Amino acid sequence: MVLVVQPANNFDSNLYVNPKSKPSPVIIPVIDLTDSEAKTQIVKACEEFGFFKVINHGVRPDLLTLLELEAIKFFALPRSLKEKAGPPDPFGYGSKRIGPNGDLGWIEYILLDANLSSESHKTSDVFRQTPPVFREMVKEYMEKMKGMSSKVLEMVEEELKIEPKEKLSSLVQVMDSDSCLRMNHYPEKEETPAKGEIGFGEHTDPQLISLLRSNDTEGLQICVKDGTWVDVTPDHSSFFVIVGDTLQVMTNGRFKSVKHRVVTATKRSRLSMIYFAGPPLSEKIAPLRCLVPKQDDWLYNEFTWSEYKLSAYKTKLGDYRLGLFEKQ
Ligand code: GA4
Repeated sequence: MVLVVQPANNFDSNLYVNPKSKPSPVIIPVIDLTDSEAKTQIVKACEEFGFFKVINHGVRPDLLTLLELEAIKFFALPRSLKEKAGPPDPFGYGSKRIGPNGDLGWIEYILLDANLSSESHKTSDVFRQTPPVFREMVKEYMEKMKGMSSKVLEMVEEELKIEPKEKLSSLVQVMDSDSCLRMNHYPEKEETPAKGEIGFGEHTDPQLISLLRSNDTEGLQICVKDGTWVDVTPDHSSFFVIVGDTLQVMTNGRFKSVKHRVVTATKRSRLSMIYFAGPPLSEKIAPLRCLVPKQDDWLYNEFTWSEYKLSAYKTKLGDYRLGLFEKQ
């Protein structure tokens, strides 16, 4: 059964399909970044879903179109050329294998260090296969994503009255912030895929926040509070913001790092770009004192981002990574 819900005000309708119960609508918040109410809506969305859609984001549409075109050209290169930029370590070109621990998906991708000045070998190898304009666009795109991620976090700071001495938005702005960009290509299929076939398995993002943009091919799903998977209607002109594990810790669990995945729902290819905004490697991560003054109330032990990352790379995609850092 298909249930259609009219979008109300700044909300988008999505179909909530639960095989065990009757379908009911799930509303994914749509936030206009230029709206005076945006910061209140962002906090609400981070608490309820750990996920929301952003419109009026200020990124010029031609940058999105042109970068997408260049990415398509990269993925259209002969496999032997693409493989010169792989395997990912974690940066570079990868196909089917995700991470070092046996996860597989119907996907090929490039993972790039946001710090292009300290380019890894594999990052340079990606750009060796492509015209210089690709590198220039990636650079501009990453700058824009850095700007958007810090703007969203600044709004969170304002709404939650996070004091300037407690760092949040600055963590993703500084030179040594450990952010990266992933371009995912889910190749087209010859036949209609079996329902629910996995493109990218379920997981949470380890960083603070992620900004996802895709072409108009469906496939992205998020897991809502009752454990149901919800289709996210694609929208190539908007961004989707995903709360990561680090922001969950810093808000002491008030914001949820949302489980998400990509299923191959159609024959058409899907292209997505995700910017993962992370803190500097040496940054100490713990619940913010202005939100949770008494350390006894902290749900997590303090760790550095480097420790968390190291531990994440020992896990499989679907593992619950925060478990090791929870207070007993
Ligand atoms: C999930 C979010 C990002 O895509 C990513 C992924 C990373 C990778 O593909 O190299 C990881 C995964 C992600 C978490 C657990 C480890 C590491 C694959 C994997 C099995 C780039 C990231 O930062 O963490």
